Amino acid sequence: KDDIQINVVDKTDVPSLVDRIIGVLPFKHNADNDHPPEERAKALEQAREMKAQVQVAAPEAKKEHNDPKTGGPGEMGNAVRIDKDKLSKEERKKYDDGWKNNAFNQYVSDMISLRRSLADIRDQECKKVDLHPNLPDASVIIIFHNEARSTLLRTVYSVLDRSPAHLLKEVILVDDFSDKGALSVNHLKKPLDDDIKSLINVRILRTGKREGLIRARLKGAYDAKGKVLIFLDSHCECAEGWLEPLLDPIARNPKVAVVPLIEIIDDSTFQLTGTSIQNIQVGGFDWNLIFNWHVTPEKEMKRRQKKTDPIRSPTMAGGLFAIDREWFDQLGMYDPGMEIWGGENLELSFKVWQCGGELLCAPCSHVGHVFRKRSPYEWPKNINVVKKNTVRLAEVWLDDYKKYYYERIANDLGDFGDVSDRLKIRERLKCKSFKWFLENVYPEQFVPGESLYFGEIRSRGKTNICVDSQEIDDGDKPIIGYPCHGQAGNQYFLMSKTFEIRREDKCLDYAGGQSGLGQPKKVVSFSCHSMQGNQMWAYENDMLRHASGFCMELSSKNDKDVYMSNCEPNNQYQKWFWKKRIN
Ligand code: LR7
Ligand code: MN
Repeated sequence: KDDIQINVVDKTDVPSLVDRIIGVLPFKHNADNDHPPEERAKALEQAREMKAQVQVAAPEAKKEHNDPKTGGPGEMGNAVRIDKDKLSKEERKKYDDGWKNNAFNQYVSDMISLRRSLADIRDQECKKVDLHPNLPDASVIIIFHNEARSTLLRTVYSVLDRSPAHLLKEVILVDDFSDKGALSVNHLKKPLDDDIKSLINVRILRTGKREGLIRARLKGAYDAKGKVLIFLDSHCECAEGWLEPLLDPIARNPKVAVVPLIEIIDDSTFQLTGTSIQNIQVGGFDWNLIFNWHVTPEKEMKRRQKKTDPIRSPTMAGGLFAIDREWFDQLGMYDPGMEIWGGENLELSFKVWQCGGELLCAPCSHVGHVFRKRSPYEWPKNINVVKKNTVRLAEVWLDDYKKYYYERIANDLGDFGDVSDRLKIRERLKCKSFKWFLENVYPEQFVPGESLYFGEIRSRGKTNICVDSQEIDDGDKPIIGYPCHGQAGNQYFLMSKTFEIRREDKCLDYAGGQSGLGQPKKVVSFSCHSMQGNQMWAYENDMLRHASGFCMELSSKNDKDVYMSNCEPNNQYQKWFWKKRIN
């Protein structure tokens, strides 16, 4: 079990940064030896191109570390690099504690001015957009649980410094029961009160117990007076001109939720990198009901007249968005039955679309967010809160499609409480079906019900062994044989209508050549490319035959290695059980 990671079933692990940001791009593949050089070169080239297009470094941000004007570290959104081995013992401890407590480099954040400058990363066209003459004002709600002082206050200052006063009604901080150290010394208690004392229209609310981000945001929302609510995570930086493009679509139609371009603030250097307006990614989801990014569909690019026009997005990441306060209220805000973290973003996304609204991304609004690779705070131990939240949203919004999610959690819904109030909201607002949503808003989505085979792929040679994708966050690994666990997750595969063997957005991929005894060629799980080729399989007579003509075989020696060999119809180690879809 040591060298194998089984994920998905227990989703309290925060989905990785890479998955969320670049999950759809091809450059995650690192099983270099398994693909012929031309193919590798092509994929790399493509990856490089996409990366270059997606991330244009702030043009002014050339000099690292120090800005000539102010001399301050990190000015203009530049990177600050620390050689931790050169730190004194004391400083080194601070450095390590910073990472440990925040899952980002607090040491570096603390070095950077709370009011650091950022390059203007907007497209030139953004400065010429005709804004609605009557923009509504906004309450900015920032919730936090044990956030570092520097990242929290830098978020607040970036809002205050870069928002026109008449459009900013107030900033509401909600402390979700931060609990580090004694109250008198906790930087988020009395010291924070002092920090914000002199700031106009900034106030702080505190929850009486740990509520989680959903109910903490609700607390802020109930208290807000602005016409529009804007939610931010507590480690963000708003760039020049961020606010108006979020308000403009709402001024024109109150039934829209608007998200900014969420820019990466590097968790280690705090460099803020801007996204090119030409390559905006929109939100989707997989059938574990986890948010993911994908390229804006051609059709949507064509629908818009100007590159500054808002882009329709099926879903939102969740942390950063603007919404009309009254409409949010009519929609039933967030589901207060959800705990801690997760699911609320898809719940709101589906609700917005199904109940007659639109979810838009504003290409001229840039807000940085520190993406981290793990969650630094405590999670409840006796309950899988992400699953609870996700089942709640599936029950309310997914209709029959919820079965796809349930298959992925082995139909073990757990105790998800009562959702009848939420269903009443859906009824009252006469919201559309999930089928409508998939057909009209997210037609690109792969629907598992259209697949030919599904579930675990169990060996006939060793009937307690299943194909396991052993996916980990930082790359693709060869598939292996692993004791069947019946928990779906990494052992749940689908054969698509186009003969891919899919696990969510990953496809079993074999780069050809026979393995045999010499150099075993492995099957890896690679981002699906929809071009068949190395991702095309047949399942006949219990055998898994690849387009190359070779068949998948479990090693009879160790029950673990899976390789490709000449097909032998009598070899039990080349036979696999897989379920056929009946409808
Ligand atoms: O118990 C908690 N109480 C809190 O107040 C747990 C968290 N929080 C606060 C926390 O301090 C932070 O300000 O909630 C905020 C979000 O938590 P993070 O930053 O630990 O998580 P995240 O950045 O991974 O969160 C993303 O997914 C969440 C799913 O529930 C929420 O939707 C977050 O708002 C969302 N963040 C973003 O969308 C920013 C862009 C990331 C992406 C993609
Ligand atoms: Mn966050």
